[in-house]
Amino acid sequence: MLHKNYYIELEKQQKILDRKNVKSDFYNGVYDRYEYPVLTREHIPLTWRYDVNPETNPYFMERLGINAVMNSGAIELNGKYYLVARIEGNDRKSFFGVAESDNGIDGFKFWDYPILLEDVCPEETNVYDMRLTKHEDGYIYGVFCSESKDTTTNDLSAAVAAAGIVRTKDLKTWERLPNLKTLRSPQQRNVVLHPEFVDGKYAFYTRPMDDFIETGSGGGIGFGLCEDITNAVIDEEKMTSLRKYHTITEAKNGAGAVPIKTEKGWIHIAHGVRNTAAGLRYVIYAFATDLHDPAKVIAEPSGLLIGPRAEERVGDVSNVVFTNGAIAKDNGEVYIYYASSDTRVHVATTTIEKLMDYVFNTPQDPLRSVECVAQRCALIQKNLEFLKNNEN
Ligand code: M1P
Repeated sequence: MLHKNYYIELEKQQKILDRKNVKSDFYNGVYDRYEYPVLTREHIPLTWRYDVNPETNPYFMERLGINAVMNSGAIELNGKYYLVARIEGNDRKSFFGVAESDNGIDGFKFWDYPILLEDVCPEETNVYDMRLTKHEDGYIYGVFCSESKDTTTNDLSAAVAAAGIVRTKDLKTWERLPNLKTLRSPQQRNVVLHPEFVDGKYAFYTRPMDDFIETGSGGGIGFGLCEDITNAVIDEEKMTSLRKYHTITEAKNGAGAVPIKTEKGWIHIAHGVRNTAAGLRYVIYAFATDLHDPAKVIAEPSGLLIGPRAEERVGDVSNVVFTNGAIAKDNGEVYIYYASSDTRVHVATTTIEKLMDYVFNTPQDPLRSVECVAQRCALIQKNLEFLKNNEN
């Protein structure tokens, strides 16, 4: 006989798993938001958290609690939608778990076990934020942050971030490859593998950093090529989307979802960070790069694409939205998975056509208030004239 609270908690969870998601009344013409997050800590199976044996757990206590479920890589395989989520235990360590859904909007359910990575890096303390790339070489690659203690200083919280690499064909068996080495950047986070070879080489979007939190001299999102993914080394990193003064990317930025190929260019959905009196504020933005030179930015609409709104603003690390996964379906629909405040995962849905219109036809940031007002006045004037000529 199991503890009565097991059945109560199971039923509560089933309601969440069965809950149909509905579009919210948010409108901006670019994408739709949804009422409910697609993944939360409540989605984590009870077997991951409780000891269900009443003899060893008479009070049915959480033994290994989960604090948050967030930043998820995303992929569509054989008609199903998969998120490889960052799951953070109450012990602050993150790990990965695969959640599966039939429609990508609701019904995400974790597989029986989280992913147990090969223990190839004895100094590695934490892993998080996996990007999943279906590469033209036939593998699915997962590139994630591999974090270790910085033993070169006495600062207890000093850490080193590097890019870990795994590959799989089925999300079940994962082969761990050596971490990416970037010869000119001391640290890396938010590294994304491009889905196609570039000049016959593997291509990575990088985020050079001088230390664990501050990007320092790192000017933005980088790009580098390597010959051999089983021993990935990048010598030169050139810059793509740059950090800019008094914009949403002033403090830092980083690649997010694997870029989406369109007829006019690669569309990137990334994150930008600025500093405020309340701490760092993370938003999601988009830009496009050249089809033949995926490092060359060809369009960068002004400002944010997704900002934290309503309850998204509050969580473990408030005022954050962050993406590391999107699914572009064959029918042109795009599902962008984003986490809010490092606490739960949401979906925003749009289409390739709308994203292209947004990226290529939204004006650029003129970078100065006076020019931004002039830009807005030109829009208002055009609208007022149009309305005058077209109203009844
Ligand atoms: O807490 C917000 C985000 O902070 C980091 O992003 P970045 O490297 O750009 O600072 C990441 O640790 C990310 O996981 C987290 O959501």
